[in-house]
Amino acid sequence: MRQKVIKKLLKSYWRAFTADGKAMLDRIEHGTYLHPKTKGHREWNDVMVKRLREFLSSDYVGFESGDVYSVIDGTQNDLEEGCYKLIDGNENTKWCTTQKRDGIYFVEFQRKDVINPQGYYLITGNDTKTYPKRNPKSWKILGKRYPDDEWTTIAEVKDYGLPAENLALREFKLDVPYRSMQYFRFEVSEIGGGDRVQLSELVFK
Ligand SMILES: [Ca+2]
Repeated sequence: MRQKVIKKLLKSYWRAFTADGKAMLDRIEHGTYLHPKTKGHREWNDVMVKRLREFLSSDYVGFESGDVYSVIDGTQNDLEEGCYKLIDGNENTKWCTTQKRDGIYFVEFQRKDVINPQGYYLITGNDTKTYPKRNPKSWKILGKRYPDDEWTTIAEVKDYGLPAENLALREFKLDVPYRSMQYFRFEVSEIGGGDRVQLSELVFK
């Protein structure tokens, strides 16, 4: 059963290398794991190894994906209000979490196609009127075209007051528009207060 779940995990996290998944898992588990030579493959490997270790050692639940976006990494408490809910195209679902890594709440994701985003909008949570402090206050969006590329900060907002209203939409321009990009990372470094961030949607335009 465990092997079956791990295989499923391998498949979802490393589609291009599915055939090698079992062999690699054997190497990982037997401590003879070798890093692939290219940087892109190493990054994929590192992500997958990390996921496997988390999965093997905790109640790790993985990430959801959809037709347009796949979540690569991020902070979440559970799938019900997990990372994917930020980009699932549905304002009635939200990313809502107390989990941070290195002091940052974040969602890292890949689009199915390449886009040239010029701006984006954010939609607040369904109960932001009751919990306005969960709004992000300072955030960044990073983008890149290929997995091997360095991240480029395409938007940075500091000390912004998103409305204390349910499902409120605010539009923003990107600092670096018109770039072909497929990978994105949304990072929240500061919220209104407390320990929980929430947003219903991040949408590029
Ligand atoms: Ca949503």
